[in-house]
Amino acid sequence: MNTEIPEACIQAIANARHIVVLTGAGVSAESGILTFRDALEGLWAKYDPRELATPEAFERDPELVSRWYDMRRLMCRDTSPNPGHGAIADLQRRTERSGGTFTLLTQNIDGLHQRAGASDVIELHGSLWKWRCASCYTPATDLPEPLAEFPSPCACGGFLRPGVVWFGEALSHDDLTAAAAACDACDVFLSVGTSGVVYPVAGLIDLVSVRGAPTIEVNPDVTPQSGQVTWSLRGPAGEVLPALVDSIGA
Ligand code: BV8
Ligand code: ZN
Repeated sequence: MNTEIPEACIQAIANARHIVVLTGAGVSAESGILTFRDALEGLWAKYDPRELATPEAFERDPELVSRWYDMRRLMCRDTSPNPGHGAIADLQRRTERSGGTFTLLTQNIDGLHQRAGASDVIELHGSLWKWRCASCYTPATDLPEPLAEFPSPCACGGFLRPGVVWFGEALSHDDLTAAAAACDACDVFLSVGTSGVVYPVAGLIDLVSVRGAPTIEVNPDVTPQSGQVTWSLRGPAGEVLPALVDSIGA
């Protein structure tokens, strides 16, 4: 691995009792899941994800949007967590074993953190694995893989939609309150694999910086937050995170 991790950064994590980790699509990139901003391949290349991830798109074309999310659901089913997910789960176990708190916030809807062994994951933008009726909100259970119909009907006459937060939709108040409270109290904030442009989640790091608490970014590229963080670890999560966790002895 060619990303140097400063000793002070290692100590900040090693000595932290209250850790917040925020992840984005980049943590799942090494599992083969295209990030939100990657041009989607093949059939989907002509669609802009931000155009499909809206209530208006579902209203306009529930078949297309259901197909897109079901394709992503099955793609995620057929991938596996990568060492970056594993390192985060190891860090959670180490922190909680020593009596500290660990809050894992993710913008991802793929469920890979949970499959890597992380617990109490706060899925701020929902999950591909929780579909519900768009009209009566009844949760859908035992969804076939793939869905049998596009869109899939609900007994009430409505259509099933993925349990994700679309652009223009509010996040869960409880999740956001828990996330903000963790950021207000943490000793260190670790942002992994996110372009940091989607609000209100992108604003969470400010709650930490304003207190002068250390913030760390893990990303091969520069982001709008790179200038504000204490340390930028410029590399892939699947390499940097295991090295970081090995350095502190998890
Ligand atoms: C809301 C779920 C209000 C669905 C998603 C103007 C200014 C400010 C805000 C707004 C504005 N206009 C509109 C808004 C609000 C809007 C917003 O922020 N828009 C942006 C585009 C400007 N926000 C919303 O609409 C939110 N809701 O505001 O509601 C409200 C209040 C009350 C009542 C009603 C309404 C809801 C936003 C949630 C949208 N849903 N996802 C789905 O997935 O299909 S967003 C989606 O994109 C992701 O969830 C994620 O949150 C977001 C960004 O994606 P990232 O995860 O960061 O991924 P990305 O591809 O962008 O970047 C990947 C990164 O990984 C890159 O930096 C790359 O370098 C790095 N990387 C690559 N490989 C690796 C790596 N890193 C590490 N290792 C690697 N190997
Ligand atoms: Zn219904």
